[in-house]
Amino acid sequence: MKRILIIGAGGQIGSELTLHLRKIYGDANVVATDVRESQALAESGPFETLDALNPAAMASVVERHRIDSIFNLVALLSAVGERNPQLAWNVNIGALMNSLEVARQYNCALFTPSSIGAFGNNAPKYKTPQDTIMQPSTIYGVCKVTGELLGNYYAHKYGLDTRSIRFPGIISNMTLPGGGTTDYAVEIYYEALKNKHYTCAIPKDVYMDMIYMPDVLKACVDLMEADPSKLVHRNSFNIASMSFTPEIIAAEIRKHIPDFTLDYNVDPVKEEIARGWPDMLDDSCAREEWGWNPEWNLSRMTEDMLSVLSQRLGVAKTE
Ligand code: AKB
Repeated sequence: MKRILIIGAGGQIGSELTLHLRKIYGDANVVATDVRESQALAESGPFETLDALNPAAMASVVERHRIDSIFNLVALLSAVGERNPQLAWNVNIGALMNSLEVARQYNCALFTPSSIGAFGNNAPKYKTPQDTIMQPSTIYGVCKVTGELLGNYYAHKYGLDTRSIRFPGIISNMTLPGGGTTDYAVEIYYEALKNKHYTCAIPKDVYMDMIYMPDVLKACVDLMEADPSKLVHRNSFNIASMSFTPEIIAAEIRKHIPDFTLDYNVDPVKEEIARGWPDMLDDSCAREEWGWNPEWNLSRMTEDMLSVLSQRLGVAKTE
């Protein structure tokens, strides 16, 4: 049975991944940590406050709980990172370096998310290959490429079991994102239900890859359970499940809320970031090497998002 540590468990992926892993591996075997207290995570299993920038504190949690697998989920996202690049570097790379070093000292497997943001303007936009030029223009992307290289370096130099996925924009009916360029694709559902109107910061014609949270959770478990002898790549795998523009997601929402309207107040920082990212990744290596096969598409996700959120918000889906 695995003994798992989640660092940054209170964030967008962590708050759902912790509960998912506890269901699979047992509540007591998944230790959640975050710099902030979390009553929700403490209710179903072990929880400790942990500053991921403190390597001694991280090592102490790993030793006390006899951890063998670490999920490092600490990151400032793309749009917020551009407001304070020095802080984004210190937090994103600081937490990663500490995780790599602690994983090396205690011989743990390590999962770290990468992102579509690891690519820049000069990578092919459509069906962006697994292995291609990576020259991002955001500090978030620079951190992600650095993280991928460090993961491969520790695997090669020390034999560490490091694995990673380049996540698209994540859409969840439970947790809100914070500070990303793809956040609009979550906000639009809330605003459609509450106000039947949304003002979008991303231009109408920009395609970006997106993924529904249940597929994110499945991907994390499937990659970490994959037979290492089948992995040609490690850090990091392209995955894809849906790609759309603001106009396309709005049209899908209108199938359920016909009077939903959309207008634009484009944020120049987010526009530049979004236009520099791929339209759609080629995920054939993930499919071949560890059986990646997404279960959700835009129409099924929209139906599910609107049905779960309408109940939670206490508003009807249709007029
Ligand atoms: C962001 O928009 O910064 C993230 C990402 C795609 O990595 N959601």
